[in-house]
Amino acid sequence: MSTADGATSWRRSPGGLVTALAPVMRAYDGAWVGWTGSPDDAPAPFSTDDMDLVAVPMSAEEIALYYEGFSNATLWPLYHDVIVQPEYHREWWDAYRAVNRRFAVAAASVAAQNAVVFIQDYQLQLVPQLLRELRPDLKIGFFLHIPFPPTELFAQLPWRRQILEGLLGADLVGFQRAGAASNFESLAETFTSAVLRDDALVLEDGREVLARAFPISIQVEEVARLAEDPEVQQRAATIREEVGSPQHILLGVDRLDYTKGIGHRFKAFGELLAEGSVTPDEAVLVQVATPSRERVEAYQTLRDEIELQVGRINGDYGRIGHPAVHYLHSSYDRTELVALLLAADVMVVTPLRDGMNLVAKEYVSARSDLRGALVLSEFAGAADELGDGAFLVNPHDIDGLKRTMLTAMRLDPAEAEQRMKLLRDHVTSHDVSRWATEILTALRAI
Ligand code: ADQ
Repeated sequence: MSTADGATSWRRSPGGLVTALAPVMRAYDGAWVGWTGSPDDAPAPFSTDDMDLVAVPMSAEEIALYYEGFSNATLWPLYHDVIVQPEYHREWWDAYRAVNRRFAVAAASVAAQNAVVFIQDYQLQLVPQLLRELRPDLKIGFFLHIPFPPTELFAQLPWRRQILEGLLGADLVGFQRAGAASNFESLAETFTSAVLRDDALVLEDGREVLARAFPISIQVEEVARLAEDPEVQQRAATIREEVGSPQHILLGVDRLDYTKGIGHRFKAFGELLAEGSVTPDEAVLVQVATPSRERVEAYQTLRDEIELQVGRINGDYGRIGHPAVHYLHSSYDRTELVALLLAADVMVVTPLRDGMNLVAKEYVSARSDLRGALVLSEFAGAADELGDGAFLVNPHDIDGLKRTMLTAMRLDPAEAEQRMKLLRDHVTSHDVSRWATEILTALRAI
């Protein structure tokens, strides 16, 4: 973006991928090949925020077809349990191929001899194969940040074989959960000539591809340091007062996405108020919903639905100066986010499907005071690791969700402490640098 004096400054894009990878890129001193976020933008390679960045340009039309279209209106809903119906358009697929090729060429031109190239996420699934054709000397890793669907869903994709072959160009394909890795293995066996032998997929030319789970995490230290900062703690206390010092602050922090189950959360909270299980003086729900993919139709519809729900709940149960739901449709800096995490008695994470969910791990990292409770959907990847200390829920089961939210609100402090200890034992010993070391070590060992 341009600043007032005409200079250019860079703003990091919101979301889990950048949160997780920025510290890894700083630690490994590599170049990050990516899109700047604006159409036709192709600055020369530059450094910012301790990272070397190489920009790949994209036209406005490609953004519409490749990014908003194939990536976010075909693959995203298909990989998230078809919560929204995926759209299959041949011109979107053509744009996906063209942009993947451009990324492969860019990576091929900056990678040193025998370098490790680590490709991220569903927007670039053809790059491993394309890059291998250009640069057979490279070691190629791929990590999928979102779920990988079972055969019943993936088989819908008209280009299923091409996507699988694209991924099979990698030496190592990493997933968030073990189930995703086995979905990939069985799909590769069904739709390509690969055969699973001794835990590796063996291709026709004899090359082996490993599919494994590497659950991603966050930079725990960064969140913990902010949470210990007296100014942030003061801000948390102020937030509590600003929302009326209720007994229970429930918090949701999500990109405004239909996978995140924000509506299910509101429905449960609204019913608790309607029945009088909690009063608006006792409990408020603060929902941070970061604007996301605003040009994609399903996201526009979602925003309307969510805001209708907020309006209804506040209309029915709010008073002047005291809404029952505090709905914030904007991005926040890390300091304010951590202050919110510290102010929250119950963190409500209810995705219908989520690769991992870093917000759950951020909440745990912030709570060195061993207070607070985490309500976590069993459909988030994080449930595999945090199931012992969190309250797991099926967000489709509204009665179950209501019961669990009430239990979390009424949790006795000793049990809260015990649960938070369990959660923190896991999160603090599994931060993103461990994830990076494990996946990059596995890749180098091939
Ligand atoms: P996301 O779907 O973006 O990530 P998540 O893992 O929760 O979901 O990460 C969101 C990140 O954005 C968190 O670090 C959070 O703090 C931050 N954030 C959210 N709202 C914000 C706001 N208003 N202002 C500033 N920051 C905000 C994808 C997958 C996930 C997977 C990650 C990482 O969908 O399942 O966990 O990648 O692999």
